[in-house]
Amino acid sequence: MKLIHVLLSLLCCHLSFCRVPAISDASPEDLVEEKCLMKKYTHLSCSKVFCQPWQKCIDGTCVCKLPYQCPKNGTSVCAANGKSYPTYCHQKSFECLHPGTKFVNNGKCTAEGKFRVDLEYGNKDSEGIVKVKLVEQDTHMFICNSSWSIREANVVCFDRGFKQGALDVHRTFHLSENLHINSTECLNVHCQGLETSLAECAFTKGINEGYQGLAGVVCFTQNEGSPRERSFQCVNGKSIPWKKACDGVNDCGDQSDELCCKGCQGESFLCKSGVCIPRQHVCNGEVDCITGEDEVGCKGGDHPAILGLLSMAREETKLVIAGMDTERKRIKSLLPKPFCGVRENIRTRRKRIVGGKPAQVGEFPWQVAIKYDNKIKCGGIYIGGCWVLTAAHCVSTTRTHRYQIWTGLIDWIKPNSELKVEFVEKIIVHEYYNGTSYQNDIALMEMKPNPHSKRCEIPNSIPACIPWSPYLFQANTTCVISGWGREKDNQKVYSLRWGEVNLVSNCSQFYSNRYYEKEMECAGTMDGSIDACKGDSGGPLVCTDINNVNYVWGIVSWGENCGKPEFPGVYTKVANYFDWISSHVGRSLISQYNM
Ligand code: 4AZ
Repeated sequence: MKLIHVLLSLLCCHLSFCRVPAISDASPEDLVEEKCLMKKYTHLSCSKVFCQPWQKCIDGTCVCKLPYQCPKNGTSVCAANGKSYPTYCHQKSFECLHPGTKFVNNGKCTAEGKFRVDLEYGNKDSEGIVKVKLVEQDTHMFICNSSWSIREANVVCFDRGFKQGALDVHRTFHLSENLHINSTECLNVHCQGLETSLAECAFTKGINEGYQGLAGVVCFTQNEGSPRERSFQCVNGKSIPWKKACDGVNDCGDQSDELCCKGCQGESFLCKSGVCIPRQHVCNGEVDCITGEDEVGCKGGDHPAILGLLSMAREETKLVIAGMDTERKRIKSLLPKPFCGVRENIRTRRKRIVGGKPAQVGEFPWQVAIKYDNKIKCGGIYIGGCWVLTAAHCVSTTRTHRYQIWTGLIDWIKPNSELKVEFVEKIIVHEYYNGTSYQNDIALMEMKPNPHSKRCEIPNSIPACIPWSPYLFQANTTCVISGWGREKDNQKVYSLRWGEVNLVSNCSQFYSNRYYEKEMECAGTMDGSIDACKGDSGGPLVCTDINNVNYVWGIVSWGENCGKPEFPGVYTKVANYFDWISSHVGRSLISQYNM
C-alpha cells in the first residue's frame, strides 16, 4: 500500500499536477486552534474581522445598520425588487435587513437590461457552466476559467440561494450535442467573496479558450456534502478538505476556515488576531487585520493607494463593469471616526508604581486621579466626553459630591499648571461587581459639564481608546501601567510614575480559582520588579498598537501583594466590557470601527 502511494506520488510529481507534502510539513490540523473553533466565528464575528460598512458590531456580531445610518453622498443603485436606492450603502443596508433586495446595477432601475446569471450544461439549478448577461448588453457571455476561483463560485451560489456557497469550482459537465460556444470572448470576473450577487463583482473582457477555458460551479447541497476526505467543518454546515483551512481563501463562504489559525499556508498572511488573509491583501491600502499589521511598513514604491490605481489603469481598456469594491471602500472612508489614543507630541520616552519611572506632563494624557475628600484614592482613565473609567472597588455610587476628578496632574503635592479639577455628576458601578471575588471590577464616572457649553472641556487630556475585541493584543505584549500608587516598601508616591509590564497568559496557574479568564487580565515582569500597587487601583494598563494608538487594555484591580514575581498584577479586562461601556456612554463616543 505504502509503496503504491510513493510510486503514485513520484508519478504525479513527474507530471507536476500534485504536490507531495514534505515530511516536515505540519499537518493542516496543526494550523488550527481547536479552542477557538468552539466559538464558531464567521465573517460576522467582529472580534475577529471588521464588519461591512453597512453593518455595525453589537455584542461581537455584525448586524445590519439602518439605511439612515449610511453616509448621504454617493450615486443611486438599482435593486432586484425594482426599486432605486440613493446609494450602494442604502441598498446593502436594506438588503441586510430584507435579503432578496439584491444589487442589480449602478444607476436607476429601468425595465430593460437586467443582469442575469444562468448555469448551463449541468443540472442548471445547482451546477453548470456559468453564463451571464450584463446590463445593457443583449448577448449572454461565458466566464473565463482563468479568473475563476471559489470566491466567485461562492457568490454565484449565494446568489442562487445556496447559503453554504459552492462545493467546487469545476466538474466535467455532460455537454449537450448542440454545444455552441461561438464567441471568442469570455468575461473575467473578480469578487471579494462576500458579495450576495455576481452583479456586484468587477468584469473585464478575456479570450475564450474553448469549453475547457470556461468557468463552472457546483453549489453545495446536502447530498453533495458527504465528506470525501478528512474534512474541516465550516460553521455554515459545509465541509471542506482540511488542507483548505488557514490558507487565506474563504472556502467555507462564511470565512470560518480562516479565523482560528496559529499559522497560514500557501499564499496567505497571518494576522496577530489568528486570522489568515490572502497575501494580495497585504499593503493593498485597506486594513484587513483588526490588529492593523497588514498595512504597516509598505514600501513607498508600492504604496497601497498607488498600486490600486495602477492596476485599475492597466485594466481600464478592457473594463466592462467596475464592480462595487471601490464604492464599498469609499463608504468606509466616509464613516465617522472618533479620535482617541494618540498623544499630541509623541516624545521618545521609550525605555521602559513599583519600580517605575517618573512621568512628564503630556505622557499619560488619559491618566486621571480620583480624589475622595482630601485624599487621592485611586487612578482613573479618561475615555472621552465627560467619562472616566475606573475600578468599581474605588467608588461608591451614593457619595458623588465627595469625589473630584483631577486631570492633567503629575504631582499632587506641587500641582502643575495643567491640573484641572472636575466634579462628579454620576457614578455607575457594574451591576455584577462582586466585592469579594473582584469580578466585574469596573465603574464609570461622569464629570459635571461646563454649565454654559454643556460639555466637558479638559484641555490637557486625551481619551484612551476602548478595545472592542479580546484579540487586539496577545500574551507577552509589553504594555504600560501608570499611577500614584505605593512603592514596594510601601513608600508614598507624590508624582505620577509609570512602568512596562508584559501580558501574562494562563494566570490561573498563579491564582487558581480566584482568576476569571474572560473578565480578568494578568500583567507583570519576570522578576516582579515592576507592578501596580495600593493606590494605583482604577488606573490604566495601556497597550499600544502597531499604528501607535493607545488602548486601555486593563484597569488596575487586585493582586497578591506588590512586586512578587509569582503573583502578577490582576486587571479588569476592558475588551470584555466594550458593550457595557458603550451602553452607558453611547456608541459614537468610543467606536472607532464597526460603527
Ligand atoms: C491594591 O491594594 C492593589 N500588585 C493594587 C494592585 C495590586 C495589588 C494591590 C497588584 O489596590
